[in-house]
Amino acid sequence: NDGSDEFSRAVAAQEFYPYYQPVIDLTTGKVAGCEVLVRWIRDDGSIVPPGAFLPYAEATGLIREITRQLMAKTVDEVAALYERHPDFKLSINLTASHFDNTDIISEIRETYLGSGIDFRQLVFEVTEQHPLRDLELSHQIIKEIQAMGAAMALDDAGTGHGGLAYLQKLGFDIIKIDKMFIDRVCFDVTSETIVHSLYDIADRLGLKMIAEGVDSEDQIAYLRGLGVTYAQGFIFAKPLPAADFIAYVEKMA
Ligand code: G
Ligand code: G
Ligand code: MN
Ligand code: NA
Repeated sequence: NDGSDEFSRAVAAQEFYPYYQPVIDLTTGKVAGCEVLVRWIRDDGSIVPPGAFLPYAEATGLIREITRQLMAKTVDEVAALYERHPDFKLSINLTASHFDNTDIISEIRETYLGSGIDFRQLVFEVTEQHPLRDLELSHQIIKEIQAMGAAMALDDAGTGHGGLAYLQKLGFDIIKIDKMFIDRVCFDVTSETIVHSLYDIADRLGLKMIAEGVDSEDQIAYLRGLGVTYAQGFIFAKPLPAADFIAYVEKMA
């Protein structure tokens, strides 16, 4: 009856829920979609943040089952909203273990085919913080996901080890620039140079850019000036449970 039994029980009991952080189009001020962020909601209502269980979920491979459940819950919770907003994107985080074999392709297809959420509305994020074990296989999987109509985003850009090599080899559609750099724009010339350079790379490669962790008007003004189109951060909204995300969208529309 140790912690690992408790975690397996929680997975079997489907205690993992999607929260939705709005992504804003800085050119219009409107909602462009959201990022799905997992929360473990226990029997007693307490909410466990992902930092507390993701490393274990990844090490044991349980993250794959959790991600399947999360994707299924996004259909239950926001498919109707996404049918009303065909331009909205829904971003889902994948981990390195999703790229060890091709199962994720059929999991995505089976979850979303005919669901009300179109493949063209989906974005799958891959962090550069954890190394992908087989770049050739990863590239095949990414191409198959893109062939369904979904987009691929490089997450936490600038913070990891694989970043530029992943951009070169894996064919991303979107670069998500990490909060670490956004935090320091307007304060620190080094961070501004990094943001500017990543923006240039995205621009020259024809990729979209999303800025993460935006929490001040000065940062919004800086990003607009640079030409960055999309942003998420606490200044707009925290990750929200489905009902609150839907209410946020209706309020902004
Ligand atoms: O929501 P929060 O800011 O606490 O998330 C912390 C970290 O957990 C982030 O780095 C985020 O990328 C990661 N994370 C959140 N949800 C998921 C998920 O469903 N799958 C994976 N692989 N990572 C997630
Ligand atoms: O997948 P990724 O590492 O990009 O996950 C984003 C994480 O950043 C989530 O845990 C989310 O709660 C957090 N986050 C998003 N916007 C902000 C923000 O403006 N400030 C802070 N402190 N955290 C944020
Ligand atoms: Mn992410
Ligand atoms: Na990030």
